[in-house]
Amino acid sequence: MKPSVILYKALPDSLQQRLEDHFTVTRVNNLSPETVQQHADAFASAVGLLGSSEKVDTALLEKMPNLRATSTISVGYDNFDVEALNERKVLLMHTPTVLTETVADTLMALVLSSARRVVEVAERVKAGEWTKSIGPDWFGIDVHGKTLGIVGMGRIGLALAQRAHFGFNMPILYNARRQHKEAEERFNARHCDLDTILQEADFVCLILPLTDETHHLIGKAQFEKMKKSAIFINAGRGPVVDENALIEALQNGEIYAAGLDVFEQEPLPASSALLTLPNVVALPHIGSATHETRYNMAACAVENLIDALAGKVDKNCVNPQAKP
Ligand code: 8YV
Repeated sequence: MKPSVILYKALPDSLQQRLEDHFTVTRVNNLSPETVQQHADAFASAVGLLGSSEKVDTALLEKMPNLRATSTISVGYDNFDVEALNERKVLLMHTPTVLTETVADTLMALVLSSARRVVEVAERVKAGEWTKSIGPDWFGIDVHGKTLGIVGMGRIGLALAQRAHFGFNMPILYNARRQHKEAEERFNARHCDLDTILQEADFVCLILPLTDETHHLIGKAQFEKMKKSAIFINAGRGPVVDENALIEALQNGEIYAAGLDVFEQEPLPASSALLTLPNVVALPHIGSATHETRYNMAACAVENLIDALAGKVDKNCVNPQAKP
């Protein structure tokens, strides 16, 4: 008999087939207590779990005593209780490399659209407001040659630095726990503390995972340190930023604009003050959302689950120490 796994996200047919070649698959819509209760036997016997964007916590793990590996279709894994997984010797696999270039493209889109006010002026055109040659009230600010501050120099930060350096001739400052030799040698990036980035960068780009240390890393005090002309970009995780402080900074003119792909609450409530501000580009968490990359992420996650359940944890494993 094939081992049982729970799939809680739709997969393209070919990938679902690949999964079914190895496992008996129970497809559920989500991991809510109701769903778990409805499929109690399948959850109880499952050795694997595959999907994305749902909480995997102690309450769920208690219903899955046979679980040995979980595979998320994402690079971020803040929705997993990793300590609880470790205690139960459950492996956690993720998709760190396949989305790098696509997310860097999204970041560059946020940089360009917020600086040049692309969304705002395109909406004006659609509203029929382009009735004469435009004046300074429609102008934006330049991107090329401006200083880019990258907070979190991982794979995505590096891919952003490459675009900014070669494509836009931007000096690059970065903050990361360790110095990043490759970024310094290839893109002339300068390692500095967070305050220096806040004070000197024209674009402050946040690409950080959400952890206890990064929660509300950027708040009132940090926005106050930024230039009035600075543009703030976040494409990591929403709660790394105190969103009320961001709204205040935008409303009070402490910073020029913001380009956001992630929010404290997702989907962003329609009542959010962010949506009333013309100098905010708000995207619906599209960082990795292209057909090609989402396919590649799902394919990677399927292979990760097959590997993990075969005891192979040499790549894409968050907690290899949980291997029995
Ligand atoms: C996905 C992401 O939006 O990989 C991540 O961490 O944030 C995104 O690529 C998300 O996890 C949905 O699959």
